[in-house]
Amino acid sequence: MVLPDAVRDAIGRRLAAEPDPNENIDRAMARYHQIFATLPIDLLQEILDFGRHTDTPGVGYVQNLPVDAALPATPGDGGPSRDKPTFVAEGVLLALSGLLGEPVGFLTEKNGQLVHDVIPVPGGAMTQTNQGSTVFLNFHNDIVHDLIGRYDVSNPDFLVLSCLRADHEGIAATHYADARDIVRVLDDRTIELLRSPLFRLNAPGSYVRDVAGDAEVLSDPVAIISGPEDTPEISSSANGVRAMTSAAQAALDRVQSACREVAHEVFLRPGEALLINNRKGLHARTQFTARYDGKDRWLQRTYVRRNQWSIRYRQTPENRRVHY
Ligand SMILES: O=C(O)CCC(=O)C(=O)O
Ligand SMILES: [Fe+2]
Repeated sequence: MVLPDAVRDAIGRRLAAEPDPNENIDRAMARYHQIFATLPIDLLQEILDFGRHTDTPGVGYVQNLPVDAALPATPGDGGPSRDKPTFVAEGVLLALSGLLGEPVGFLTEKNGQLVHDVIPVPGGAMTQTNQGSTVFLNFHNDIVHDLIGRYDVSNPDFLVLSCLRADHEGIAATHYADARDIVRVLDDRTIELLRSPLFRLNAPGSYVRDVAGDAEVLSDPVAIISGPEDTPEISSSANGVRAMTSAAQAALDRVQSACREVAHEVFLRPGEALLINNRKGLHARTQFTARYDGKDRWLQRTYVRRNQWSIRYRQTPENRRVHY
């Protein structure tokens, strides 16, 4: 999906005039809606169809989006940036999110912010989190810790990743493996195991680090793959899955190799965004070298729900988009 230059420039001019969206997020979302309604109709429908239909692709690649005229240094502490003069990137990210659903936050992920900064952080370089760099971030979907014992229910339906700055060498790639393709390359016995509640997901790295004192916090036993054969849902945590039998462990290993076999690969560049369906497939990130010099890779990310009603049990009183 590529914006024509004239559309990119017109949208960019309008976004550059908008204030920080966090000042009044619902008004900002309405304004972004108005601005992105001017996309060419085929492109607009393709993005809307991506969000609303079960049989559409699990990943969408949007190119030639507007960018900020001046971009400050990549925040050394993992963000957020405090000296960004314009909010074009935020506008692009939130506008795309608004075409899929509503951006939501979780207190244990980036302090409940709606716009997440995905930036390499020195202490996190080796971790299976979005702060990592020197290790391959395994195929996973983004889950959230939940006292109900399931981490794959109140989690986002979609992620939007938007690139502000690529890594120095331009080698960091985001991968996406669609569950429909994954099951195609797995044998029946493996799929049967993956469809059985033989797996306990570890809570996200941020939760384990900030809340649980680095101790594992495992979910109830769940299946990795669920739902109809032609529209499977898949869930696997980056921060470790405990298989309850050795056969289940072997099936889990096969998922990772199947993902590598079928994955699409994207090297995100400034002005490009990935729409990721967080239920139709798993994503990963290849390794790269961070320098912590203000010029490191910088993505912005949203967590998007099509509907907030079913997660209202964890809504915070201060902000109706932010959840425990
Ligand atoms: O850095 C990337 O390309 C993806 C990182 C990731 O998995 C995420 O932000 O959820
Ligand atoms: Fe992720």
